[in-house]
Amino acid sequence: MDTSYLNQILNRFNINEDLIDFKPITAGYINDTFLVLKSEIPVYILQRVNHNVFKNVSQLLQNIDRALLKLQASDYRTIKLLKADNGESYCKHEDSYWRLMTFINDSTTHNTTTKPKIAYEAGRIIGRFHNLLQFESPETFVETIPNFNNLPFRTTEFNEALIRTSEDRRQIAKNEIEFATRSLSKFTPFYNSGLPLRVCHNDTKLNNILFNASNEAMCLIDLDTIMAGYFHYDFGDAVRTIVNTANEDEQDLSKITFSKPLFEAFIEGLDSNASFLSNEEIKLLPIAAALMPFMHGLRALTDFLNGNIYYKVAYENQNLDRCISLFHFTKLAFQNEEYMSEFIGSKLKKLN
Ligand code: GN1
Ligand code: MG
Repeated sequence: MDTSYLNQILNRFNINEDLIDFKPITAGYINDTFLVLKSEIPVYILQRVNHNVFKNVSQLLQNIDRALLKLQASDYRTIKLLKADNGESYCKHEDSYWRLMTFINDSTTHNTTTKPKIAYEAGRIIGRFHNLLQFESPETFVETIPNFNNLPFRTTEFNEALIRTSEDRRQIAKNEIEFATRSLSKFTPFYNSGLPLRVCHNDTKLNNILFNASNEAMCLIDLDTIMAGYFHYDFGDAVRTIVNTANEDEQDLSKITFSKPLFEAFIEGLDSNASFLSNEEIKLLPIAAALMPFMHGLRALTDFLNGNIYYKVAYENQNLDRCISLFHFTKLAFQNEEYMSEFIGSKLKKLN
C-alpha cells in the first residue's frame, strides 16, 4: 500500500494534510497497522481490520464504542476513534475496512519485560479495565469471533486439522500433537466450573497495554475482541506474556522463563483493583496461566497443520515455533501451579 493510497483513506476521515508519512507496525498477526506521522511526529494510528477474521466490522466497532463509554476514569486513558465520512468509527474503502485512532503522546508498548514495575502496572490496569466494565451485560456484546477463547471449540478445530493435514506436517509436529492430545483433559474441570461471564478484552498480551514514559500503564489497546469471556482469559494472556521474559515465538527454549518476581508484581498490581472477583474465580486463576498459553499454542499448531491460513507468518514454520514456545511455557505454568495458588491465596483471597 503506497502513501497516496493511504492518504485517500485519511481523506475518508476528513484529514487532508500535507507532509504526512506512514510507518507500518508489523508486530500484529491479524490487522495491518500504520503509524501516521506529521513532520516525523506520530499523530494517528491507521488500521485495516482483517475482514476474513472479523466478519462483522460494523458490530465490532459498536462493541468498542460501547466499551469506551464506560472506560472513562481519571486513572484510565480513553482511546479516541475518529469518525469517518459515513458518521461511523470506520469506513469501507474498496474491499477493506479501515479505522483511525488518535496517537497518545509519549505512549509506548513492551513486547516483554524484566521490570516488576511494568508487571505491577499491567496487573493494575487489567483490574481497572474489568472494574470499569463489571456492570455491563456480556450478552449484549456481539461475539466478534465466535468461540474465540473457547478451548473445546479450538480442540474441534485442531482435530479437524489433524485429519486434513499432510503426512509431512503431521510428522514435523509429532511431539506437539502428542503434548496437545494428552494435556487437553487437564482443562476439563475449568470448563465445568460454571464461572461467570464478564465483558473481557480477550487479548491482554503485554504489548496490548499502553505505557507512559514513567512506566505507568495508561490503558488497553487492540479492542477488537472485547466480548463475553471469563476473567481468566485476560489473566492468563497477561501472565503468559509478562512472566515469560522471552517472546512468544522464541526458539531457544532455555530463554523461556516463569519469573516469580514478575508474577508477584503482576498479582500485586491486580490486587489493587480486584474487588470484583469472587473466591471461585480466584481459585481458578492458576490453571488459567496454563490454559491461555496452551490454547494459543494449540491455535498456532492448528494453523501450521492447515498450511498457515489464519495468522500472518514471516516464515514457513513460524506457527510451529510459536506452538513449541507456548507449550513450553504451558509446562512451566503447570509446574508452578501450587506456588501460584499459594501466592494468589495470600494476596487476593476475600474475607467474605
Ligand atoms: C493475534 O494480531 P494480534 O497480535 O493482535 C491473535 C491473538 C493472539 C496474538 C498473539 C484475533 O493478535 O489472539 O494473542 O495474535 N488475535 C486474533 O498470539 O486471533
Ligand atoms: Mg489483536
